[in-house]
Amino acid sequence: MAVLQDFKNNVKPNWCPGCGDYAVQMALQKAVVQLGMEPHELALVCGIGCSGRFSGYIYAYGMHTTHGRALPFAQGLKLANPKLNVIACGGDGDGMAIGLGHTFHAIRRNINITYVLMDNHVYGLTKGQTSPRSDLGFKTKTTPTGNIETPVSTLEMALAAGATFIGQGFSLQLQELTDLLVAAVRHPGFSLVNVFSPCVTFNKVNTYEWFKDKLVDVKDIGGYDAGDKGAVLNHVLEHEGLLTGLLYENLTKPSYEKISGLAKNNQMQSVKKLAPDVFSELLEDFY
Ligand SMILES: Cc1ncc(C[n+]2csc(CCOP(=O)(O)OP(=O)(O)O)c2C)c(N)n1
Ligand code: SF4
Repeated sequence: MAVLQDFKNNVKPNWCPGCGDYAVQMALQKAVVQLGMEPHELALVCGIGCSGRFSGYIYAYGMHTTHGRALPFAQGLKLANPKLNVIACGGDGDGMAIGLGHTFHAIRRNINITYVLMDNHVYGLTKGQTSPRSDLGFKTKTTPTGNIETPVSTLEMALAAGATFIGQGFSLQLQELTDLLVAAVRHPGFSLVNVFSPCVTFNKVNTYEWFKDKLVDVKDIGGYDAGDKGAVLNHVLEHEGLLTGLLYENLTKPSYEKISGLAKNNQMQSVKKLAPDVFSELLEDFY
C-alpha cells in the first residue's frame, strides 16, 4: 500500500513561504494515502494560477491545463478512463471568474470527480488583482479605491447548480481538511471542496487570523443537517458562507455515469482501445 512518500516528487514548490496552498497539498496527499490509492490511480487536473501548480508537485498523473478550463479536461478524462480517481484543482479566479460557467455545469452534471477550489479572495499568480471572491472595498492595483462589485457566493452558486456534495475547509485545519477530502473522493458524484487558502503576499485583509476569527465549524451548530438543502442555505446566508466542514450531501441524485448508462455499458472504456497508429494520427492533427 502506498505511503505519503510515494506521492512526493522532487519538484520544490515555488509558492511563497506561508502560502495556504502548502497545507492543501499536504492534506490532499494524506487523503489519497488514507483512501488506499496508488500514484498511477490518481490524476490531478489543474487550471492556471498559483493553486494551478498542484499537478506538478505531486507524484501522480498530472495535467496543467488552461486558465479556467480544468473542469472540462477533468470531466473528459474521467469519462475516458473511469477507473482513474480524478481531482481537479484551481483558484477562485480560475473557477469563479473565467471558469465559472464550467464550474456551474460540472456541478449540475454530477460526474464522479472532486474539485478542490483554493479560495484566497485574490488573483495570486498575476500579482494581486481583485477576484470575484474579493470583499467589497478590497483595494488592489485594479481597484485602487476599493472593490465595488458584490462577491460571488460559491456556496449559494453550488446549491443553485444542484450540487450533491459541498465541503469547505481551511488551510490551518489540516486534519479536518484531510477528512473532508477523503469524504469528497468517496462521494459517488461531483464533489466540491472549497478551501480558504490565504495568499500571504497579495491579500493582507483575508489573512489566517481573519478566517480563524470568523469561521464556524458546522459540527458546532446544534442540529445541523447536511441533507436538508433549505436549512443548509439558511446557515450559509446567516454565516455569510464562512462555515467549515461537510456542508451538504445528497446521495439520492445519481451520477452522470449512472444516469447516462455509460458506466453500465462500459462505453467509456472504448477510448482506451485506440490502436497506437490511430492515436499517433490523431495527435498529428494538433501539431
Ligand atoms: C485566458 C487567460 N486569461 C488570463 C490569464 C492570466 N491569469 C493567469 S492566472 C490568473 C488568475 C489567478 O488567480 P486564481 O485563479 O485565483 O489563482 P491563484 O493564483 O490565486 O491561486 C489570471 C487572470 C491567463 N493565463 N489566461
Ligand atoms: S502569490 Fe499568494 S497565492 Fe501565490 S504563492 Fe504567493 S502566497 Fe500563494
